[in-house]
This record gives sequence, structure tokens and C-alpha cells, in this order.
Amino acid sequence: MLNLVLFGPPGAGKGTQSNLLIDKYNLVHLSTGDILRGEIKAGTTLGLEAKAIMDRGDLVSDEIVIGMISSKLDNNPNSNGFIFDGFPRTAAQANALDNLLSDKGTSISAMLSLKVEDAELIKRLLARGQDSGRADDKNESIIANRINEYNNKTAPLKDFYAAQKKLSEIEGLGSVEDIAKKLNSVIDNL
Ligand code: B4P
Repeated sequence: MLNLVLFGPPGAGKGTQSNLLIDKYNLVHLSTGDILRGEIKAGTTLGLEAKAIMDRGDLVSDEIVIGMISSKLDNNPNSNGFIFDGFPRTAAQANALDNLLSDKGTSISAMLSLKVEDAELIKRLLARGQDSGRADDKNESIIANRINEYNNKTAPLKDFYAAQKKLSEIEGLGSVEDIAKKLNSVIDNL
């Protein structure tokens, strides 16, 4: 199985690149952000709980997102592999993911980490906020909080995967196509 963690700060291009990779490598796309936004749209109890947290730019609880990923893995028993987009975001989530995959006799193949400077992230997210309607993209102080959450709780996970010799860092500035080529070349050499 090919199991990829697509990693990077908010706005780095994780969702954008995941959409290209799922077609090329025939993988199942698991985006915790998309799943949570789906729950909000459907008006579920979980969605109501997550909405206020996401609108502030904070991270949703580990318990909720780990439960979501666990059930999605169970629902796709015959997949070629998965792209984890926006998950894991904390040490607890990374440990839980290793355990869930090991229970299924598989593991993470690689973490692909997109590197983009803060000024570009803010520019991209504010631009998306103008037409996406996403509350967390509209306001610069909420975007700053998301970047802060990433630096404090999520960026340290690079060390977790580097220790397993699974980390590849990729420059995330440039055209979507050029970045996709760089990701493809790392994946093809795994
Ligand atoms: P996510 O949905 O994961 O959103 P994101 O970090 O903003 O990244 P996204 O994938 O959407 O953006 P992309 O970089 O592709 O998270 C939202 C919230 O959900 C979190 O703040 C948190 O509250 C919650 N959450 C999600 N997962 C969680 C977890 N595991 N634990 C706890 N909480 C969780 O693209 C951004 C923009 O850049 C787009 O407009 C795109 O068109 C543009 N872009 C992409 N590539 C570009 C390029 N090369 N050049 C120019 N623009 C580009």
C-alpha cells in the first residue's frame, strides 16, 4: 500500500496537491478539514461542536479527528492506499495513526512536507476567503492563529517522521504543476 501524509502549514497547497495525487496514484483522499466541513454542512452534533473551534482557527480535539479517520479506514478496506491531508496535526494523532495502520498490517510510506513562507500563506488564504465563504479564511488574525497552532503543535511532527526516515521536504512556492512534478518524483522514488 502507498500511504502518504501530505503536510504543511494552512494554505501550503495540501488540498490542491492531494486532488492531483489521488488520480495519478489511485488513492483514497482523507482530508480531516473536508470531513469536518461536511459535518458542519450536514448540521450534525459533531459539526456544531467543531464549527466554533474551526472558526477561531483552533484545532479540533484529537479524540474527534482520530475517531473520524478510524472509521474512514474501516470503510475503505480494499484501497491501494491513502493520502492523509491535514492529519495528523498533533503527536497524539501521529501515534494513533501509526497504531491504526499497524492493526491493518500497513504503515505510512512517506511524509511529504510543503514549505511556504508565512506572507504567501496569508495572501493565499485571504484570496480564497473572498470566494470560499470559509470563516477561517476571512480574517488575518484568525489566519495568524492557525499558523501559530501549526508552529506549536503540528510542525514538530516533522521530527517524528524524520526519526522514521520518512520525511521529504518540498518547496511549495511556484506553479501547482511544478510542485506536483516535484511530489511525483519523490513518490516514484519511494
Ligand atoms: P484544513 O481544511 O486542513 O485547511 P488548510 O490547512 O487551510 O489547508 P487546505 O488544504 O485547505 O489549503 P490548501 O493548502 O490546499 O483545516 C481547516 C481547519 O480544520 C483547521 O484549522 C482545524 O480547525 C480543523 N482541522 C482539520 N484537520 C484537523 C486535525 N487533524 N486536527 C485538528 N483540527 C483539524 O490551499 C490554500 C489556498 O492556496 C487555495 O486557495 C489554493 O488554491 C491556493 N494554492 C494552492 N497551491 C498554490 C500554489 N502553488 N500557488 C498559489 N496558490 C496556491
